[in-house]
Amino acid sequence: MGQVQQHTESALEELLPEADIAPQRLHAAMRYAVLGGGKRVRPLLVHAAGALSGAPRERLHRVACAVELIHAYSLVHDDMPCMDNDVLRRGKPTVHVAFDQATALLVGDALQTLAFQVLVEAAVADDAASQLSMVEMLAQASGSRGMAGGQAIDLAAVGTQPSRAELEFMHIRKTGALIRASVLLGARAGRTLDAEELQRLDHYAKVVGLLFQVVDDILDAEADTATLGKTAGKDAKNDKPTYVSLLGLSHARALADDMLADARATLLPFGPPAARLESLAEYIVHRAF
Ligand code: GRG
Repeated sequence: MGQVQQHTESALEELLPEADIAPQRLHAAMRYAVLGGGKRVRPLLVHAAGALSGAPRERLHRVACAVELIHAYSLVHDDMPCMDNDVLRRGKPTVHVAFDQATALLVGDALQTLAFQVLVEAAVADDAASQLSMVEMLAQASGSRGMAGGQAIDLAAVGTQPSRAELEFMHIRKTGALIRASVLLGARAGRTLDAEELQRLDHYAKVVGLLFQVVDDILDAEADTATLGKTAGKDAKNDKPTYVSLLGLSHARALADDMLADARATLLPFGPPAARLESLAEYIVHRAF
C-alpha cells in the first residue's frame, strides 16, 4: 500500500503543472489541493483490481491518477461555502480559504479536465475502443448520473429524513460511483475478464463503494460524540441524514460488518490474486473501529 501511495504521489506531482508556470496562482492551488495528503484509497483500488487482470503497472498509475484527480476536484468543490462550507481538509485550510472561492472553483474545473487528459494521452488499454470505454466509464461515474448527481441529491436532502433506500440511492452515486469505477477501470487496464468474473468484481465494487460511506458516517458520528458530547446522529454541521441517523450507531456497525463479509465472499473464487482487494475492504472498515 505504501508503495502505491508513494508512486501515486510522484506520478501526480509530475502530471500537475508546475506552480511557476502561468497562471501561477491556479497551478499552485491545484498542487495544494492534490499533493501531500489523502489516503489514496481509489488509486489503491485501481492497483488492486489491476492485479486481478494482470494490468501493467504504468497503465495503472495513469488510471489511478485520473481517478484521484476527479476525487480531489470533488473535495475542493464540496468544501466551498455554497456546498459543505468546510474550512479544513486533510488537516490544512481548504482551497477556498487558502486561496479564494473563484480559484477553488477553477481548481475543480481544471482538475476534472486534467483527469480526462491523463486518461487519454497515453495507452491504458490494449486497444483504442477499450480505452474509449474507460473514458466513458469515468465520465459516467463523475457526472449527473454518478458523483455530481449524488451530490445534488444529498444537498436537496438536507433537513429531510430519507428512507434507507433513498439514502442508498444517493450514496451509490455520490461516493460509490467513483469507488466502483476505480475497481472496474483498474481491471479494464489488463486482460478482459470473463462475464462471471466481471459480475463478481462489479458486485465487490458496489459493496465497497457503499461500505466506504457507511464507515464514513460511523466515523463522523463517533467524532461528534467524542468531541462535542452530542448524541450520535445527523451530520453535526448541516443536519444531513446519515446511516447512523437512520439506523443508530450499533446497527450501522453491524451493517458495515455484513457488507465486509459480503465483499470477502464475493472475492473468494478469485483466490490469491484478489488478496489486495480483500485487504482494502478490511482497511476501509477498520479505519473506523
Ligand atoms: C462536488 C461534484 C461534487 C461532488 C462531491 C465525494 C463528494 C462529492 C463529496 C465528499 C463529501 C464527503 C466528505 C463524503 C464522504 C466520503 C468521502 C468521499 C470522504 C473523503 O474521501 P477520502 O476519505 O478522502 O478518500 P482522502 O482525503 O483520504 O482522499
